[in-house]
Order: sequence, then structure tokens, then C-alpha cells
Amino acid sequence: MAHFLVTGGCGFIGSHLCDRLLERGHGVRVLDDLSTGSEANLDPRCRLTVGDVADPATVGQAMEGVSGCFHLAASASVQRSIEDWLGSHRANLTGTVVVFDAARRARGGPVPVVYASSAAVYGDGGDRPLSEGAPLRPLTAYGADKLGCELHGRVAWLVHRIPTVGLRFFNVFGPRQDPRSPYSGVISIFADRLLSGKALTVYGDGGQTRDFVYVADVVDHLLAAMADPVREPRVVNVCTGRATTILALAEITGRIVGIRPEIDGRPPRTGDIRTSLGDPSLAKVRLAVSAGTGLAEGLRRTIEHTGMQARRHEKKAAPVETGAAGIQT
Ligand code: NAD
Ligand code: UD2
Repeated sequence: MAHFLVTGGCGFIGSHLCDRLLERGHGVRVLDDLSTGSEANLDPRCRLTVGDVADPATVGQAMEGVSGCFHLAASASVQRSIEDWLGSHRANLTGTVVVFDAARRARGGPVPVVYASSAAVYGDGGDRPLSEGAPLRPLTAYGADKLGCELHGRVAWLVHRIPTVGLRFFNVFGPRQDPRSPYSGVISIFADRLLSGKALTVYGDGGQTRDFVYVADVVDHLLAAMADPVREPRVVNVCTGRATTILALAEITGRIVGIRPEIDGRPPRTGDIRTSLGDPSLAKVRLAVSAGTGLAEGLRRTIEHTGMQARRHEKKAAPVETGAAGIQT
């Protein structure tokens, strides 16, 4: 049984990875500051340290004795990288350098690191499917920091022989994605609003497209990357190669929930990318992994989970009848 460190393991993607590592009989350590993640997402068999990924002493301790590190901790919000440039940079780029440096210093030699990059490094890549060799023109500090992670991931190997693989996640969706912020993933927002009987907000004409990849397939890519025997630094897309418009997404989601969605049209969001579509071939060739879950099936599982969560919250919020003696009945 190997032990792995998952930074950001209390988050949406990280918690699904922790579940899968446990299923495979591995030991799991988690480092998370609970800034956006929640302990409720985490299987109690994981050993959780609540702390900051940008703190060298904390990360150094967490790295000791593990066979590999999955580095997912970051501020995933583009909006936060606009409002709090320095704070977002510290978490996303300084935190990643701290992880690489701790992987180098760990007793027993460099610890392999698989880390989360993002399609944000491409910026607005135009209509064609984006392969890893496409121009990298990030449009936000968030994307620039993710590109910085990739450059340091390359140096980690060239200078310190730390094996690294960067995974460029496109638009990830699935259970546990938090719908509560206007900048949450569109699928988590649509599912939550439809199940609450609310209208769906569509920014722009709804013709903008995204490559939506289901979280279980993202976990497949993370595990395949860690198992990759090749040690040279890699950067690999995590995508399906299929584009879906936001209007089509609204229609499919409505069909699965059984409610015709009411659309509330708004002006386009500043900086919104018109087309985002990835080329999945390198992952298939180099990591022998592909995203096999169709959008409709992924949506069904997400909506089922969201519905269950909504019912659980209703039960918690339901008024409690009290008898004459004020005793709860
Ligand atoms: P998330 O917010 O659910 O998970 C991030 C986790 O990191 C949270 O548990 C949070 O508490 C933790 N964290 C944040 N800053 C930290 C810090 N300084 N120290 C320790 N822990 C910290 O987001 P997610 O969607 O699961 O994203 C996971 C990773 O995938 C991130 O690196 C994100 O940039 C990347 N990514 C996600 C998507 C997507 O579509 N969800 C797309 C591209 C890239
Ligand atoms: C994703 C990431 C962002 C960054 C970016 C890089 C998330 C949540 N966002 O932004 O962090 O990595 O990719 O390219 O992972 N939309 C609506 N109605 C809504 C919500 C969204 O119409 O209620 C639209 C939105 O204008 C956009 C599309 O849906 O055109 C997708 O929005 P998103 O926030 O889910 O993801 P994206 O690609 O903008």
C-alpha cells in the first residue's frame, strides 16, 4: 500500500481523487486550508492537515514518506485573481513552487508530483481543438500563474530531477462542485437552479462553447499520470474533444431534470471566451487514458447528487413540530 499526499483534497476534484485512492487501498494524506473546500467532502480515513500550501514547513512535513503528491490546492477563481492578485498568486504559483521544493527535499529522494494546470493557459484559442503545442496566451492572472506552474514543473525536472506531470483541465463538472458562487462552474449552477425552480442565467447569446469533462474521468487522468513511468516533464490536456454550447447545455439539463428551463438572458461576461475545445489525443497516446463519460450521463449523475443534497438540506431546514411541553416530536 502506497501513501499519497493530495493538496486541495477537501475540494471538488481532490475529494473524488481521495475516494479513488482509498478504493485502491492506498493511504491518503490531505493538506487543505478549507478556504473553498470542506471536510464534509473528505472520507474520514484520510489524514487531514489544515494548513497553507504556500507554507514550506507545513508542506515539508506533509511530504515526508509519501510515494507521490497530487497537487490540486489553488484558488480556482478567475474573479479572485482579478480582485486579489497577490493572494491568488501566492496560493497558485508560490504554493506550487513550495510543493516542488518540498518534493525535492523529502527524505528518500524526489517525490513525483502530478499538478493541476488549466485550459486557461491557452487564453482564447479560437475554433480549432487545442493541442498541447498550441500558442499559450493566458488572459488572466489565474492563467498566467498556471502557466508559471508548468514552467516551474519543467525546471523541477531539469535542475532537481523531480518527476512532474501537469494536467490542463478543461471545464470539469460533477458531484460536489460548489454552485454557490456566480463564478462556480456553469453546470453546478444550472443543476442547482433548475432543481430549485429558478431561471437559468445565460450570458451573451448562449452560443459560446465549452469542453465539459466529467470529474471521474479527470481522476482517471490524475492516476494515469502518477503511474506514468516516463520521468521527463509532461503537460497533457484533460478534455473530451467535444464542444457544447451553453444553450444546448441548458436544454439537456432541463430534459434530464424534467423541467423546461426558463432562460434569463444577460450581456456577455467581460473576457468570456467564445470557444474552448481541447484535443485529447496526447493523453490517449502517452497516458493511455481518455474521458469516456458522455455529457448526458455525467449530467444525470451530477443532478442526482445535487437533488439528494437539496433533499438533505430541506430535511435540516424543515420546521420541527414541538408538542405542548415544547418537546420536539
Ligand atoms: P476547489 O476550490 O473545489 O478545490 C481547491 C482546494 O484547494 C479547496 O479544497 C481549497 O480549500 C484548497 N486550497 C485553496 N487554496 C489553498 C491554500 N493556499 N492552501 C491549502 N489549500 C488550499 O476547486 P477544484 O475545481 O476542485 O480545483 C482543483 C484544481 O483544479 C485547482 O488547482 C484548479 O485551479 C484546477 N482546475 C479546476 C477546473 C475546474 O473546472 N474545476 C478547471 C481547470 C483547473
Ligand atoms: C473556466 C473556469 C475558470 C478558468 C476558465 C479558463 C470554472 C468555474 N471556471 O471558466 O476558473 O479556468 O475556465 O478558461 O471552472 N455561464 C452562463 N450562465 C451561468 C454561468 C456561466 O451563461 O450562470 C457561461 C459563462 O459566461 C461561460 C460558460 O457559461 O461562457 C462557462 O462558464 P464557467 O464559469 O463554468 O467556465 P469558464 O470556462 O468561463
